[in-house]
Amino acid sequence: MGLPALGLLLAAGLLHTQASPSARSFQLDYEHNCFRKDGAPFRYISGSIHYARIPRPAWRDRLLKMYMSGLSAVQVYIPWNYHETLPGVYDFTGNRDVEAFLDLTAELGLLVILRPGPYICAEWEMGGLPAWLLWKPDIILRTSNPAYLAAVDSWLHVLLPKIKPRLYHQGGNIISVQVENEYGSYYACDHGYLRHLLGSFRALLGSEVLLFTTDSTGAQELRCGTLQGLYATVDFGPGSNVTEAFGAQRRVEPRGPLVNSEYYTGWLDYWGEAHASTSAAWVARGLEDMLQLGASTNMQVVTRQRAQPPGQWASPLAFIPLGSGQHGPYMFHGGTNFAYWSGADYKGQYKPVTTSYDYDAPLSEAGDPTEKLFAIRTVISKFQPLPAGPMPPATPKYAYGWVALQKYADLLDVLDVLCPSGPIQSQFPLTFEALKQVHGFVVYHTQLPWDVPDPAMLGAPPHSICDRGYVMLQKEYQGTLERDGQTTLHVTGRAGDSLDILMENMGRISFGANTSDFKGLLGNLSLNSRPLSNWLIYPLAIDTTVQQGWPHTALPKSSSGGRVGPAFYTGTFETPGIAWDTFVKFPGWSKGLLWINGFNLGRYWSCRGPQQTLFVPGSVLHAGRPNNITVLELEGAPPTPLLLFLDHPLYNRTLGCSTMATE
Ligand code: 6DJ
Repeated sequence: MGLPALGLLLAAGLLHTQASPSARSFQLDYEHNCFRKDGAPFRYISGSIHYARIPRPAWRDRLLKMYMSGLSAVQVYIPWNYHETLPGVYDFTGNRDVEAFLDLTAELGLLVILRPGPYICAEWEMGGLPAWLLWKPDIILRTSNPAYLAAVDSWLHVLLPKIKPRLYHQGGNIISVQVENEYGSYYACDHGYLRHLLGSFRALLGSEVLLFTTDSTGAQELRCGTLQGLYATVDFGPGSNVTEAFGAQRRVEPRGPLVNSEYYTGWLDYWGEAHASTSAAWVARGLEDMLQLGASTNMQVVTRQRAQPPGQWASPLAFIPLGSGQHGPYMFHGGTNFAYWSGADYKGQYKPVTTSYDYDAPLSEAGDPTEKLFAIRTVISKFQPLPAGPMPPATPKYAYGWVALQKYADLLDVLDVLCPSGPIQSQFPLTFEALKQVHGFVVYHTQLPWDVPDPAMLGAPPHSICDRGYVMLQKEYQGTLERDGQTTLHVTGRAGDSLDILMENMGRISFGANTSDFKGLLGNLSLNSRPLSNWLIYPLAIDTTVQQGWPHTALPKSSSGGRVGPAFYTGTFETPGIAWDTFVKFPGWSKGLLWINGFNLGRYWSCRGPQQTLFVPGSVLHAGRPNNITVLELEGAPPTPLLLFLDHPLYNRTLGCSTMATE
C-alpha cells in the first residue's frame, strides 16, 4: 500500500531499502521503485507452470525449457484440494510431491514466485478449495467465517512449514509468496479475511518474506483485493492499455516495482466453444510495443534500476514491462486437467473447462516449444542474455493408429463392483456433498410409482441438475438432463419400472460468487410435477476399481445390449519399443472418460468440442507389454468401437451431438 502506510510497513518488517550486500535478501525498494535481490536492483521475467497439470516424469523437461527460454523465475500455484483430499488427510506423494517440484526448480536455477492460495482460481476444480468444505453447508468460503478459517489455518499449518526453509533469505529460491488470488473479484470483499491470512502467513513464514496480492485492474477489485502489508500487483493481457493498467497499480501502490503477475499469452477453452488462440506475432508485438514505449530508459532500468526522487513516481510509461515491470506469462506451459481436475466458470450459465489446458501457451500441452515461445524468447534476448545452449527439442510423438475396443458392460450392470459398500437409502435425493463424494459419478435409482402410459414429463427444479444426468428407464437410455440446458424428458412406463439417473460432476466453478457449487441432484425429481421418492443412491468409486485392474482382471463378460447409454469399453494395445507421447481421438464417440493402465486421462466430449483428442503422456504407457484401455462412454459409442491414436492434438473442431452416435 501507499506512502501513508510506510510506518506500518516498517513495523511489519516489509520495507527494506538497504540490505547488507552479503545477506541473501529479496525486498521491495520503494525509493527506487524496484525489487532488490541481495541488495541489488532486480527484475524477474517469469512464467506460470502448474505441477498438478504435468506428469511428474515431465517436470524437469518443462522447467528446463522454461529456463532455456530466458525466464528467471517460475510462478507456481499450490492447489489445496490436490493435497488435502479429505479433512486432515494429506497427500504429498508422486505427482503431488510439491517439494520435489520445488527442488527441481532450484536445481535448474529458477527462482519461484509461490502462490499457495488458499484459493487459486486457475480453472481448477473449485478454484483449489477442497469440496469437503461444503460438507458444512453453512460455510462461507473465502471470508472470516470461523468454519472456513479453521480449515484454512489447519492447511496452512501443514503447508507453510514445508515452504519456509525454501524462502530466498533462508537459502532457498522462493522470492515471494502470493496471498489469496484476485480476492478483489470476489463478492465478499472481507478485509478481515485478508488480515487473518496475512497474520497466518507471517506467523508461519516469518517477517522477512515478501508477501503480495494479485488483482485485475478495476478500482473495485483493487479496493477489495489489497491490504496494508501485502504488496499489490495487477494482472492484464497483451490487449490491455499498459499505461492504464500500471496506472491502476500505482493508485494503490504509489511506489515500488510495477508488477504484472499474469500477462496472458493465450486463454482457456470451454466445452462447446471455439478454441481460444492468440497469435504469436500479436503476443510478440505486444511485448515489443510495451518495450518501445519505455524506450532506452527502460533498457537501462532493466539491469541498473534508475533512481527516482523520493515521493515521485515516473509515468508508468517509464516503467514498461521488462523494464521495471515484472511479468509472469500466464500460462507459459498449461498442461492437462487430468481426471476430474478441470474447473468451470459461470457466465450467465455454467461453462465447464476442457480437459486440455494447452492455453495456446508458449510451451504446448505436450511440452513442446511453439512459435510463440521462440517469439517471446527473441524479445527477452533483447533485454538480457539467454542461457547458453539450444532449446531442447519437441519430444517425439507416436501415431499408434487404430485400436479396437469391446463393450465390457453397461454401467448399471456393474453397480456392485463400482459401489462395493452398497447403496444409501433416502426418501429424497442427496447431494454429492451429503454423500461425501468429491468427484465423478453417483447413480440415483428408484422405481416408477404408477403406470405412465402416455409420455409424462420427468423434470427437475431449476438449478438442481449438477451437472449432467443420464436417464435410464428399465436400463434403457432415455436422454440427458443438463445444467442450464435441457432439464426435462418425456418418458412412459409401468409402475415398478426401474428409473436410474447417473449424475456427473463436470467440475466445480472456480471463479466468481458461485464457488459453493454443490453437485448431484439438488432437488426432487418429479414426474408430471409429482415428486419421486424412495431412492437408492450409489456413490461410484470408478477410479479405485479401474486402478485395481478392473475390468481387465475380471473375467470377460459377454455383454449384449445397445451402444447407447453409459457403458464401459475395453481393449489393449502395445507400443513398438519406447512408449512415446500420443493423442487419442474418439471417432463417433460422444462423451466420457478414458483410463490407460489405470491412469485417468480426463474427459472427452468429441461431439461438443472443441477438443477432439486427449493427451496421453508416454509415461503412463508400458513399453513392450499390453496397455489396458478403459473407456466409460456416457451417451453413445460408435457401432464399431475404435480409438485412433495420433501424433498430434486436435483442439478446434465441434461436431454436434446426437443421442445416437454415428461413425
Ligand atoms: O488468477 C486467475 C488465474 O488463476 C486470473 N484469471 C486466469 C486464471 O484463472 S481467468 C484466467 C482469470 N480471472 C478471471 C477474470 C475474469 C474477468
